[in-house]
Amino acid sequence: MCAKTTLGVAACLLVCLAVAGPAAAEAQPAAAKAELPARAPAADAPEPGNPSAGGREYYVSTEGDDSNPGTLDQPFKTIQKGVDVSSAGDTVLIRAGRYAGFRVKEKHGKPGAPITYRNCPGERVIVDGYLGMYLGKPIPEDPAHTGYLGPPVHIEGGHSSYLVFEGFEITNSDPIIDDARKLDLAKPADLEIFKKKYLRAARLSRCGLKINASRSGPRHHHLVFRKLTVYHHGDTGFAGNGEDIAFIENHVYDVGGPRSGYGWYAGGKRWLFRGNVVHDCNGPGFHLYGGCRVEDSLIEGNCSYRNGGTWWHRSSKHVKKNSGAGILVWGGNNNIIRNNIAFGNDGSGITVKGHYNKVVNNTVHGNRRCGVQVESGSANLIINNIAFGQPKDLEIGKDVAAAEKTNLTADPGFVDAAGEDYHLRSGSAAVGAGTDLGATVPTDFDGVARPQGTGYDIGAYEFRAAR
Ligand SMILES: [Ca+2]
Repeated sequence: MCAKTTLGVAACLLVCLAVAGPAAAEAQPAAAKAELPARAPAADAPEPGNPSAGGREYYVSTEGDDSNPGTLDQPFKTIQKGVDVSSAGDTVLIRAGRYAGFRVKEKHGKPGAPITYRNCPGERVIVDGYLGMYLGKPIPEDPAHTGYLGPPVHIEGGHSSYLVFEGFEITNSDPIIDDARKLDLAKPADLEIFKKKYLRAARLSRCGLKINASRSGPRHHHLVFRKLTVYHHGDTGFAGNGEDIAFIENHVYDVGGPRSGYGWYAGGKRWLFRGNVVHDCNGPGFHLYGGCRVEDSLIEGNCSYRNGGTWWHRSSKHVKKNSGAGILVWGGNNNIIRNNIAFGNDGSGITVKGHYNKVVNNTVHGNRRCGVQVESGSANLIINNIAFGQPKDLEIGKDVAAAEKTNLTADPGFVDAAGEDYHLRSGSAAVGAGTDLGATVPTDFDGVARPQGTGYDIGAYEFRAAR
């Protein structure tokens, strides 16, 4: 299934950091060129975790002291201190341990010299909302506490730029929610406790990482979030907006409270979502929203499953059950959505609302409401998708009917659908049956070049005889 992203602790080696980089640069329209205006997405996001030569290294350790110089032998104690002293080209390396959250305000790296905040390679770093917010305030023991604590990682307005966040975990934005998870809401006694002690407080729950919107002035830009593991938040995993922002190989799960709980709730121009895995969120895995639109962005190679409905209070009828899509582009133009896998979500696999979006070579299966859906808009391309096993596999408005071709809604013959392996079997009707989309979809979910064999395949995977 979605085994591409390393789950659990992200053990990042410095050698693996040359990936990613320019976001949607390769997302040039090709076969679709004649049908669509060629507005080339281009995001020159900084190379993640690639400290520029000459940049300083700072260290943070739970056994350090913020009055130290921040060296390996004399490290800082808080991530906040590392953030505060860092400037363009620097790397802040965090030793293993559990840390309070931190905030970033008006921090700027430079092109080719980002500021990087990351775990020491191979070391497990947990940014834990349970330890209090960035000001180090302790969480009151009273579970009904509703004071503002803020998201564990908070990138505040005005704006910041050329920053990399990598290789750590962000959890427990909301200790109230975390405590409530221990209850079995199927038991009347536990449900009573939940209603009395937690329900009101849970409505005030918080995101894991928030990029605050700037209402005026420059927006955040050139931020990279890579190999972060984000879990157990009462509200959304990642929320925010900006421009030229990249999310690469993150893992988001068990997110959501009564009010919200998306994996991502985000929008802006030239975003990259690549190789992320998101599951068991209350709302959609990806909700790329209409408020500030998502445009000229690339959403590729992600796996979004079992979202919608609720994670810790599934059994409670007292909490409204949201429906969640795997990937929801709820207002946005000129995005490419390719090589994604979405299954078992409560809503659709992929829903698009907007214009000039390309939904190509995705595999969606067993989503509860529909497979691939175009809510509204014009000139969207829906090509080479496998949409199989939903009540309605393709739900496409009349205005885009002409741009729909070579999608497969019959059983494609997955290798092991029950085991969530959506590779194609030999003899699958998807093999060789796709449209040649050229540089719009140069590789598959596994990174294998397209086409293999005699022609272009439908779905997120190219069939290879010898795997
Ligand atoms: Ca092929």
